[in-house]
Amino acid sequence: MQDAQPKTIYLKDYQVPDYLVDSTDLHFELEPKATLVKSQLKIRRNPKAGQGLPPLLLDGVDLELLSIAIDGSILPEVSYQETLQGLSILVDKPEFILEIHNRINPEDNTSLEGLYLSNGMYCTQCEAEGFRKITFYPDRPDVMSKFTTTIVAPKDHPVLLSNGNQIDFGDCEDGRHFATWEDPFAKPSYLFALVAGNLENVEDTFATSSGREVKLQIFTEAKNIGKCEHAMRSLKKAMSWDEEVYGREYDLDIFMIVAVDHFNMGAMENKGLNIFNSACVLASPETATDSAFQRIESIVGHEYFHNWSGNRVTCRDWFQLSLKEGFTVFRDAEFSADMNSRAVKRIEDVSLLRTNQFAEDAGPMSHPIRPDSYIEISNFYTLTVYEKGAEVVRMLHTLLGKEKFRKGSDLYFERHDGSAATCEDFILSMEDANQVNLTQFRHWYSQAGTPILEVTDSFDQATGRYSLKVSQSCPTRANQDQSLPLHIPIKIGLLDVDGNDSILNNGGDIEEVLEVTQPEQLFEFSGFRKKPLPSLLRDFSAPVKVRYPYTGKQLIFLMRNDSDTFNRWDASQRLAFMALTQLQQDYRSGEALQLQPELIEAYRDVLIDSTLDPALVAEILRLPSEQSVAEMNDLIDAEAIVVARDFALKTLATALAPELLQRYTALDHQKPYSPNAKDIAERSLKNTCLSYLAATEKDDALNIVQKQFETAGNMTDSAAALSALINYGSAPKVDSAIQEFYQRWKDDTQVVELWLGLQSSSARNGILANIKNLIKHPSFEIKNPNKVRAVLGGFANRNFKQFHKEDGSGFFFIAEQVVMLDKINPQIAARLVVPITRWQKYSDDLSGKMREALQGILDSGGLSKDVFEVVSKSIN
Ligand code: 0A1
Ligand code: ZN
Repeated sequence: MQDAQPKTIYLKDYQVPDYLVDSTDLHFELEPKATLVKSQLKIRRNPKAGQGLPPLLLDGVDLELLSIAIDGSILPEVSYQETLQGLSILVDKPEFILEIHNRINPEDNTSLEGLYLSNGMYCTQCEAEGFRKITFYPDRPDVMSKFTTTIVAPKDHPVLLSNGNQIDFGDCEDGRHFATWEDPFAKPSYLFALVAGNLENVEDTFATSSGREVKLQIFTEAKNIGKCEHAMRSLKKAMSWDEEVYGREYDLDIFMIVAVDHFNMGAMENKGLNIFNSACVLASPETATDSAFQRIESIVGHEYFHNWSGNRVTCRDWFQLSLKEGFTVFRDAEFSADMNSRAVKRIEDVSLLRTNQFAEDAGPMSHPIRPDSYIEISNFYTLTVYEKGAEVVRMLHTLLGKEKFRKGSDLYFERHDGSAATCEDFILSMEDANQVNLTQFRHWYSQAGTPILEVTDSFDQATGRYSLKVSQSCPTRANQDQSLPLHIPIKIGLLDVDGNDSILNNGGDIEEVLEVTQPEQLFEFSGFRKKPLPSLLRDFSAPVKVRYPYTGKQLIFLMRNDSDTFNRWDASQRLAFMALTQLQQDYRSGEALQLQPELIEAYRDVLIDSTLDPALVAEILRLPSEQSVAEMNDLIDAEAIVVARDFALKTLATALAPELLQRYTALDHQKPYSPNAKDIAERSLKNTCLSYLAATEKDDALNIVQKQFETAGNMTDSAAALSALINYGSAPKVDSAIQEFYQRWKDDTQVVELWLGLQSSSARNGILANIKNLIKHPSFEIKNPNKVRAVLGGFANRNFKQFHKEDGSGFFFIAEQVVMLDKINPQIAARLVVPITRWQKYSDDLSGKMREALQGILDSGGLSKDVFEVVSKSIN
């Protein structure tokens, strides 16, 4: 599985490919244990790569080589060499046809990279380096080729799909059948896809703005055919949106999506043939929650948008991953914001970034959005590359404004269409289209860590002048260069004593984007009679931490008055964080815990404010998760965090019980289900009220929960009730609810995944024993990443209290699972280990146990590159 010594790859070592592949003809004869692959490549020496004819190096992993021929002549063994990484072939002419035959074993391929089987269906996953598990090839994104693919299979696999257009199909003499597909667009091997199975499909059409008709198909196993409607609607919305907002039209006559149950990530943007994790495409009102509906819309959009930002313009090398991912996440976030509540989408994205990306940036795997080295590229499909990458693109949008940003993106697509580009190319397009200088902005691409802005202010009553002093710094890790000052857009407003926005400048604006470029900078505003209150980093205009000495009173004022919805929520988070910090301190020093009455009243005001968007009320009421509190602390005391948060939650629940009940009851109208923004918002608040009520652990509250569980008409309400019961119900009621739910839904894979996840994230004591039983439950499958994420990921990432037990039992259990899983699926194992790699931030007792668990993994030996990289970087 592992190379003798895992090698580090560096961006600075990039070289253009020695050979180009003008066309790639593939022929597959599908057999579960012995699939035959024949490839015919038209190869040419790259004129940009220098003189001479160096050996042709092809990547290849886990392949059985059968034969190699050049221009029709079988190569003698002396002319090539097989290595651990692939093939090295001696070359004596600048242009030739290379024909290779090899065999692979899809059935035993549990890594889910390359060609594998999922419930009897053949499917592929080639990003980033999976194509080398199919055949020998220059498996790098800057080698772009036109693909033709023939698939031969038994007729019990009636559907045979690949990229592009189907140009031929028919029966073979031996009773099998075949189909041939041709993709007119040159593409790198990571965008190749093949699917063969017994599938059904729903079909629709989309007329592009230039009047072409595109056939749209979603393929799935027959039992799921009723769950495709929402994805199809989302796809059509995404296609229109990309035409309107970016002027980008779809370019083939057919666009296909296939749902598969076994998939390492969310979905994959293969040209014309997107492959999706079933959980990210299939939904029905009875079986999917509101968040599943929204996740599907955004991922369908994401993969579709890649057709331009990723496929038409791809990445030169994997260090440039954020070029396609950061840009595409920004595009899908804006799409979702346009389709739903913009403020709530922003709050959700920023919560994810602050809780998880900030932690990544402060941890042992910290890297810039354009990393400069890696051992295993799969480990760099991270929140930093995706989410922080999207924030960097968003900052460009903020700095340039909508029109100029669009001019820049138009130029980028025009200049680089059909080629492999770099992050630098993207910035250059933005600069050249708008005659601006982004030299300093470029540091965002090369510098890791979360910048900190210290803000102080002063007011001169005599002159009416108000000034803001902003200092920036960026914590660096031992192995990183010193940080350089970044170019940071800070959108601000200044509130007067009545809570209204003041006019900031002669133009009459009430908001301004301050451009911070210096280590320390002063911004001045005049014309004030009284000192205003700053509303900083509106809409979270940069991925930074802002420190300003707000008092509790000022935060409550902002929570009530800020015209920036995001900052209203942010004020509530700061307030909650302040209270939780105080509670932690009191707990540690043995003092009685108490919540400030003003804080309770501020929450009450929000709860009863019927003029506010209910989804926003829900977001404000929800206390920061333990994980996000942990991220904000320099030293994590897990026990104190749990005690403080539980206390705050229960105190609020008890104090606000009448109002919670009132709002719950008013929102509990039995409307037919629809996943529209208004109804989602109402359900969100209703179920937030329900979970608070449950936290009182009073009989009448738990009866309401039980009743909702029994009568819910949709999965959002049903899952919310089950979750509240699991966390707060009496043991017998919990057991029977869990059983009842399973009996009802055991044949629905997506609901079973939800059911597993709710149990493993339960904060109840003794849950580890239940989890050890769950992994023996018939519904659990160690080879299915969704099940692993639900049970083991649910425990390690979403069960702060039980995972951080002081005896280290949670860490040792996960470490054991990682070692076992590494033999099956290294990518999934490497993700599961992450929660125990942040040991340096924990107080001594837990820190030592985490280290011990990590050492155990390292000592087990024979690790994959994936797990080796994550564990070794965190332990050294
Ligand atoms: N490009 C896909 C993400 C993806 C990456 C790797 C995969 O397999 C290991 C699968 C999908 C996206 O951004 O959606
Ligand atoms: Zn993507």
